[in-house]
Amino acid sequence: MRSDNGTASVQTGLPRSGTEIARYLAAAHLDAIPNDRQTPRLPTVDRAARVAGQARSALATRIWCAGATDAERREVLAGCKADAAVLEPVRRNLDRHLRGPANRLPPDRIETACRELGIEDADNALLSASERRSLDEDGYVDLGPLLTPAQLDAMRKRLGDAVAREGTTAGHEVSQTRGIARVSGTVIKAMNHDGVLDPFSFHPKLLAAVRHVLGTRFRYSSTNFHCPLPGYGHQAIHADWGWGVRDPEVVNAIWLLDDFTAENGPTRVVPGSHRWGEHPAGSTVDGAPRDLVAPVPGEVHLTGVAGSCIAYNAHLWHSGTQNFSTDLRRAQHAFFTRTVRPTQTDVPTLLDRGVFERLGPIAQTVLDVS
Ligand SMILES: O=C(O)CCC(=O)C(=O)O
Repeated sequence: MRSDNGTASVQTGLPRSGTEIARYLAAAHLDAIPNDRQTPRLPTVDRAARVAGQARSALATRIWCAGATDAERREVLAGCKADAAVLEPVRRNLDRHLRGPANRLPPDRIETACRELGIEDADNALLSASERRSLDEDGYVDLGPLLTPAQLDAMRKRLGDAVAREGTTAGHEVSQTRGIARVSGTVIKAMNHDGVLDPFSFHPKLLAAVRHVLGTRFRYSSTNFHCPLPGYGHQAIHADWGWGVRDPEVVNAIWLLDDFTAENGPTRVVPGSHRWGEHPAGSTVDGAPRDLVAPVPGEVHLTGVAGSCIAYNAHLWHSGTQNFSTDLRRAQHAFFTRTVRPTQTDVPTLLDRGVFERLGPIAQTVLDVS
């Protein structure tokens, strides 16, 4: 079956999981899967927008890194003289992060939770020395397969049902991109009424990795399911914080719900880039804003087996890549930040009452709710 725009229906184009893929089309804002899955589909970036974005990210980096504390950063920001067209959006963005501690619970609550999890001490037993070294030096660590096949099956089914149910609205709380099906707030919505998705945010080994990067004062920021459909998925290289920092503010994790292969859109990362103190959007190459879509020298593609969890310092330069396979490439992201910083999603608004009541005190504390 062929449509007018050169796309094949899921029945003819995709032998293995066509029926399942059909449930993802609306959420990815597609009518069909393209026949030419091998043709690169790259995000387009307007040159003027790119130049302006570079100036903003570089200025935010300069202001942020000029202070060691938020009080010092506020002072630098207040005295900053720059072109208003660049400075004003930077000021609005930085103000949001510098307006004072954003946590709802007193910080001793997460410290107690860390003690109960056995991760209070930096030198705890949940992460090996080599896992800590990977996080420090490369900026990411593969924590290995942490989910059983039965858990994986149940999670994939739950997420697939949510994608189909939310349809074109899926992911709207954070972002929507053509060709990528997303669902936001997976762990805290009613879809997780029975705890099937709890490991994504509360697995002790993942929390140990978060603690290693951020210390004991961290909290949940968001949980986003992320699935590039065949032929789609390439993203601009980015970090999950809009400018360069001296000390990390965010950690992310990718739970692999399918094997990540060289072909199906594995995440690309630039090892060591979390230490460069620069966001790719603020960086230049030969004096011009970087082409964010192009490969970055030294980048590697993260492959691995379904059920694995890759935790990363989220200042690491990374992005999704195009899925050239005939199948879904399903992943779940779990994002954390320092307790004092704003979160990517508004937890009290998205949190289902039944989920909240089912969760134990440690999970509630990680969510910064009580
Ligand atoms: O799932 C991936 O491969 C990476 C996605 C990502 O970096 C993002 O959506 O910001």
